[in-house]
Amino acid sequence: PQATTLLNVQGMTCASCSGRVERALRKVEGVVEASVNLATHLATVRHVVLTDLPSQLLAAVHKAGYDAQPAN
Ligand code: 9UX
Repeated sequence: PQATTLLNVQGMTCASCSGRVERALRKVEGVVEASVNLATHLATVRHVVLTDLPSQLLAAVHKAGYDAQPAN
């Protein structure tokens, strides 16, 4: 089964920022698709259901240099 996790991502100021965050999220094992809206700061991540995946997503955003909180 799949699920969608929403994150609020802080610290993005240009389209390259949101592109970096998208690429970081897409590299996380189990992620099917990720899109980041620069204007709303919202990341929408579709992924298979795996234990701890939401925390892996947060960690990937942090590692890319941005801050994130769960949004749903
Ligand atoms: Mo744009 Mo983001 O020049 O870290 S890539 S501000």
